[in-house]
Amino acid sequence: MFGFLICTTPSDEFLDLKNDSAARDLYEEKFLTVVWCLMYQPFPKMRWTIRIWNLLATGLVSLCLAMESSDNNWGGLYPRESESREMRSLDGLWNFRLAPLQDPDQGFREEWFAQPLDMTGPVISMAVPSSYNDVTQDKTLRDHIGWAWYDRTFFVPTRWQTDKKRVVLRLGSAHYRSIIYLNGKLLTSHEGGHLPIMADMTTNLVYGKENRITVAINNTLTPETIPQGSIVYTNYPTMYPPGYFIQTYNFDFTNYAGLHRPVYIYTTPQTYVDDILISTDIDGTNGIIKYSIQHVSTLTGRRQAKGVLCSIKLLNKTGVHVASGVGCQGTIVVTNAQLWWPYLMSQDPGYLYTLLVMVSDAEGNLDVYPQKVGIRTLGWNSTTLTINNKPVYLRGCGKHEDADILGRGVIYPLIVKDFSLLKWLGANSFRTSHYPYAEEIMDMADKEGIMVIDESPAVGLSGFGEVLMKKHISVMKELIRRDKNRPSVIMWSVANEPESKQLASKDYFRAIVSATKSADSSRPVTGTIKHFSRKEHAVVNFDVIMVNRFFSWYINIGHLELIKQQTVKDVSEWHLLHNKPVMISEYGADSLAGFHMDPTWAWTEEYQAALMVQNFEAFDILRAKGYFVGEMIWNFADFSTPQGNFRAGRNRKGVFTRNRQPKMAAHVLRCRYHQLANVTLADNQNAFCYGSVLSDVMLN
Ligand code: BDP
Repeated sequence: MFGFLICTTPSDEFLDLKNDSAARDLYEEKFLTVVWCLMYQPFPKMRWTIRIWNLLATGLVSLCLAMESSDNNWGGLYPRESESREMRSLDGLWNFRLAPLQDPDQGFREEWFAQPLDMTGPVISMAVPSSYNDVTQDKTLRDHIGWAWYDRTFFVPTRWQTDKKRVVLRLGSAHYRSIIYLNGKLLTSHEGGHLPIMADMTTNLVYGKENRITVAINNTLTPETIPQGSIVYTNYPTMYPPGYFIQTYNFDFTNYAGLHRPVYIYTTPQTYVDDILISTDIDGTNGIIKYSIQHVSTLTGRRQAKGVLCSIKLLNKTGVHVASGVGCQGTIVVTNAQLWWPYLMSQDPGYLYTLLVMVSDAEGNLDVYPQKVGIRTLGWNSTTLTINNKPVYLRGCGKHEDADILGRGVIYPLIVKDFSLLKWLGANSFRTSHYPYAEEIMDMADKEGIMVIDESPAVGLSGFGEVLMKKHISVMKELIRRDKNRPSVIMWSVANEPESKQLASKDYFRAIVSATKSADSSRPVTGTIKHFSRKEHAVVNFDVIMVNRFFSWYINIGHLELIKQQTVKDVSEWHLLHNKPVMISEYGADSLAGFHMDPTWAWTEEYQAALMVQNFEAFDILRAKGYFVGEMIWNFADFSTPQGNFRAGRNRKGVFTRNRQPKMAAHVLRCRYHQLANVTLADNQNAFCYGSVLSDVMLN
């Protein structure tokens, strides 16, 4: 809740904290403990100003919670044009203003949504899509916690009214909590920063005239948001100004905020395709597509009762009509089907058909939605993952949606660049660490044949209470509703590095995994673990075990010679204990691009590359054992983190810089991934291709 009050008094350790990592770790552990223990400190200890602040904020949050889930009943289809649907982009420059840190609900009290934002105070231009944090020179904007306000105007043609179009607003995401108004009236609200928000705006629009959309967004994270965070207040008057607070959270990436993804309005007829569920299989050379169409009608009375007809047409990649079906559920057989294969597993990876899904009613309304379909099957057992009945080994990257200036904003040039780099590496997969990525990115993965481990925003969870569980389940359902038809998605990752030493994590994850499986039983469920196998309780619920390991970085830094032994032992134990496939979902080291030392030294490009080579040797031993299903480097590119004395401005574990230029590590990885794929690089004089000699050199 926004009303959380956490009071801490800086201890001696805080004041005298040494710049030494052991002391820092100790301090961080202690500090966080203090934060969590004091979370419910009783009201009498608070300063009045803070008390009022919190009461107001709490009241507001209750209001928000009452409204939440109002947009939860839609199907999840991405806006696409067709003969029955029109789309308008609302991307561009919006008006923008922050609510004051110490008076977060000013905008609600003064009803900033009731008139244009520039009438209630100064505004600046804000780019959409983008995070708002890094686009100006203003530190206040970069570090803001609380509400931020956006608005813009737009027109819709009168034709849409005459033609009785249904008009929908769709925001790709709004981080974290959002309240959306149309022409001064509440339209919808949403909690959760990485999944779409949709609202039917047909009756609230003015046609042929100017409309105004206002979005209030709050980035505050609390113990009951996903991901979690805490607002830490201080009650040490000589150290901090009155009302001073800090946002803390249990992850290392910047908590970017704003309208990160495209905003669209689009039309449908009154009887429309609301959702489609596709499942595919193969039978010899034939492809089987099972479909189920969910339609909705806003027609009323007798007109609605006349019934709705569904039909489908399947087009191949070049637009040739290859199969048809009638009925709202059905199965079609595609003879000599072109299967969806991962990159470097076929000459034509990522093959997509287009399923034209059509619904019509007796009024003559016809809605057509073009749904992409990749025909493939997934399989898994205690040792292996298969795609189209062939074992698959994941060669990939953990990533972030992160770039200079944009923060977490989505732009097409960056999407194209990142996929170009993934393919340059020879990667066949990535994990959407640590939250669901933009649909525009997921579309590209479908198209390029890049497999995706689709992760929820549940990073670093602890506590495992009822409220959190309910929210987590609903996030999983929203994620599956959005991504269920994507051939690229091969696993659901329910969490990254939960505090799963806590016994409560066992039942908690049993519930989360079971809800995930009842929403989609066609994909394995996984999650990443940071603990060692004998001190951990969540993994028992997963189908595939993902382990994050930073040997010779966070443990035994400088001792690269230990990696092989430690990794092999660790991974073997996981399999022995759980009899499930295991993969390494994170390993790596920070390196400062351009920093070199020989012999290797931590933070140099050489050290990062040599650490990888040692890991490769361990992975090869594990692969030979038959249950090791993948390796993902941490991270694809350097990414933004909060300021800290143990990050050199960013997390530098990227094999690419934040500007997507290769470090030595990228060349080493490129060599490895192409070798794993049995592909000889045209420029295979690549000096970075490791062999026993090079690996010895790198260990010196
Ligand atoms: C892992 C986390 C990841 C961090 C990484 C690191 O899963 O989000 O960025 O550590 O510290 O434990 O580099």
